[in-house]
Amino acid sequence: MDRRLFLQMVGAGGLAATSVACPRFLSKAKGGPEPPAPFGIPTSCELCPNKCSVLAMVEDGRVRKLNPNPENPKSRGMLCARGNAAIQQVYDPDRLKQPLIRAGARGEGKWRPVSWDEAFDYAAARLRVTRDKYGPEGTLWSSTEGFQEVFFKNLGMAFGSPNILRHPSLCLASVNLAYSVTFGTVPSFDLLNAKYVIMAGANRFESIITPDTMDLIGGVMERKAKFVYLDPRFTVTASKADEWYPIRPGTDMAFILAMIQVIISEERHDKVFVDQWTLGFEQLAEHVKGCTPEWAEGETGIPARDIRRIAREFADAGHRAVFYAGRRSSWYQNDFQMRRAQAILNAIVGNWDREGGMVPNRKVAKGEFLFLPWDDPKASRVDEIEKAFPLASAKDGAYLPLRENVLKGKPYPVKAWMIYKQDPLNAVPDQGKTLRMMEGMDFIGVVDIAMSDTAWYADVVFPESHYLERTDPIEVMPGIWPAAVLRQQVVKPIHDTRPCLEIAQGLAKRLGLSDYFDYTIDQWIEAEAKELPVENGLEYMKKHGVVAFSEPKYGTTRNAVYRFVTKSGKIELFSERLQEAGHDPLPAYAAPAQPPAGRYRMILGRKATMTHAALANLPWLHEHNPENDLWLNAGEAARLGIRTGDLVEVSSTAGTVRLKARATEEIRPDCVFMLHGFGKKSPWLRSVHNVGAADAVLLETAWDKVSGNAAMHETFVKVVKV
Ligand SMILES: Nc1nc2c(c(=O)[nH]1)N[C@H]1C(S)=C(S)[C@@H](COP(=O)(O)OP(=O)(O)OC[C@H]3O[C@@H](n4cnc5c(=O)[nH]c(N)nc54)[C@H](O)[C@@H]3O)O[C@H]1N2
Ligand SMILES: Nc1nc2c(c(=O)[nH]1)N[C@H]1C(S)=C(S)[C@@H](COP(=O)(O)OP(=O)(O)OC[C@H]3O[C@@H](n4cnc5c(=O)[nH]c(N)nc54)[C@H](O)[C@@H]3O)O[C@H]1N2
Ligand code: SF4
Ligand SMILES: [Mo]
Repeated sequence: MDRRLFLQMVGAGGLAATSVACPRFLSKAKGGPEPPAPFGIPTSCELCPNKCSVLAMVEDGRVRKLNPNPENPKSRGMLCARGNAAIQQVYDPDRLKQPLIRAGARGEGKWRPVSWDEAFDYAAARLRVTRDKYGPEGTLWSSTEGFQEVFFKNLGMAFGSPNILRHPSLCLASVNLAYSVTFGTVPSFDLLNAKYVIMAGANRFESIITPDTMDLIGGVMERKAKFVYLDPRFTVTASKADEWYPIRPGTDMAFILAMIQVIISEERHDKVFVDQWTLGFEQLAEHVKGCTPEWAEGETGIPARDIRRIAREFADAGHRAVFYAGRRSSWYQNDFQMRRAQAILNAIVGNWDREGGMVPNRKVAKGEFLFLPWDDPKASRVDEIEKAFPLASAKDGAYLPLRENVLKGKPYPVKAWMIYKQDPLNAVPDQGKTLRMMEGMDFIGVVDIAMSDTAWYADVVFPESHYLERTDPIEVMPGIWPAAVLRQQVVKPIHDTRPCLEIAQGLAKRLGLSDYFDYTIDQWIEAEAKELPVENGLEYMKKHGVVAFSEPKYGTTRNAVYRFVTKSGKIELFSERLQEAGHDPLPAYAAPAQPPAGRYRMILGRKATMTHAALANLPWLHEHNPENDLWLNAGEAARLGIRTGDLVEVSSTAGTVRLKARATEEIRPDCVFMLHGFGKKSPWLRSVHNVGAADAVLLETAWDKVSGNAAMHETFVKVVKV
């Protein structure tokens, strides 16, 4: 496609949809007529966690165009700029094209292209040596979400390692745990029908979450519901809000506790709901007594009269008012407790399971492929998560505590690291430490589609086929509008690449684990499709790419027999579980440390045309994101004699980087911001190699006390003009 046409189609930055967000869906209702066959091969985008439904138009074996698939109520007929650019990723000359074995020193960039047999033989031999010397627990298997991640994880588990490490402890572990502790589940927010929405640093117009981003446009903005946004930066989301408050970083809990204080002291909470469904209201009322808006003004910098007014408006909007949970909650060391405060605020206005409120997720049922089970690992996890964070999800692990232990060789050595669809050198704070961890490994294997920084330091690189070249398991996407989606092959692989399942099978064969991988992807999805709630599930899925419920259901849990999945069966405002684990049973505020004179707090965030540390190398997207710069408040910049475009040196106790400055009023004076995904070490990412700077170099090691989630906004940096 013509580049100009592409840019016109996706717009310049912000949310860019090729189709209008539309709350009417074409999905087949149970027993209803089948929608017309879609135009194009249905599949699911893999360029970010949303997995929007796509219709791929193919001509002469080449993908010509990607269209949004309107049948998916989650993606609401939207395909964002990144989703559109996936077409360019398939034909990207910088893609990995065949398996590689390191030929020089780590990071030197000397590679030997090899056959798949040689890559498998080599990696399996190294994994066996590690197992013989240190046991299977001497291996680490880390990955980020993706439809084929299951096969990678299963290989690690079949190998006998307890050290399966997934991405949540870099992302949403604290928010998920906070809502689970309070409600026994993690709900969704009905933005399509809400009347009053508060978002704290959930940058939905740039950090796209489906359907929330589209519902913010089609629901909140279109219906003129009130939208209040708190963020130390003036983001695109801030520009769309009715009210934006540049809150002092790390003080959101003070704002929330003050809202609770106003609502309770003025008796604006939903008394009937609180009496019937919650536990610990009296203790909560006592707990927030001193948390007046005047007190919160001192903490947050937001005027007391606004906090009081917002609290009143919020409570008066009743169950159509939501304090949205946010997604990346890898912010502060007390992040869990801040999210708990949000959960409690939502609970007392009675928005639980109501239209326009906070709604428990529904799921589309699917079948499971039954495979041979393996033995439980004999050793305990190297991150000691069960001991250190007993409430956290042990199956996902805790990244930063794990790295600390591996570096110390405690409680046992870990000497081989397999990595799937993840770039720890950029995704994990303190790049220097991650590099040291890599240097300590006897073996590193990476499965990726591009030569990421992490792949650049590996011993073997396995190139996975692009999502448009492979068929993946059926994935269930829970929500208010739940869907099950299929990713099916659209074109044949153009290089010597393989899907993760075949990579796992190649290794399994050489590790004596073939019995656990004795199936094909077709058998796997056939078993899954059998229990989909449509006739001829597999055939339907292949034709439409999605099975979904087009109507939400509210109030299914609001009945006399429902028990929340908590110890008391109620919503736990006060949590005995937390108390028993040695944590505050009610969220207690502690003022964040303030940066000393001459230092600034580093805060992070996203842009609509990039995903994490990836994608800036794709030409269409690179044009929107040529380089990152350091957002620095204009007043501070003037004081330091720094002008936009000047080169600055930014340093923390973890490291030092250089990049250009952006002097701007769009950020508070006490913090600085830079976009993620630049300053790449890998020369194979040509457009971003040594361009701008990598924030992971600067971020220090800190984590949330309850969940073990990384705390990525706890670093203070010094900025000087070069
Ligand atoms: N500094 C900083 N760190 C962060 C964050 C931040 O905002 N700033 N965000 C955090 C959050 S919320 C998250 S979720 C994590 C994300 O952390 P990562 O998962 O590491 O994020 P990505 O940068 O998307 O990198 C994923 C890697 O997967 C590769 N990849 C893409 N598609 C495929 C595929 O189909 N198959 C395979 N095998 N590989 C593929 C890409 O080339 C890339 O190398 O980062 C966390 N870390
Ligand atoms: N385009 C795009 N969309 C994405 C992704 C992507 O990489 N690109 N990634 C997806 C993933 S995995 C995730 S987890 C989500 C993340 O989406 P979000 O949860 O929205 O997280 P971030 O975009 O990291 O935004 C954090 C915001 O919080 C602000 N902030 C920093 N400190 C504070 C504070 O103390 N208080 C308040 N109130 N605000 C603060 C920052 O300035 C920033 O704007 O996005 C998803 N969607
Ligand atoms: S939001 Fe964009 S990148 Fe993410 S899955 Fe949807 S289309 Fe793909
Ligand atoms: Mo994330």
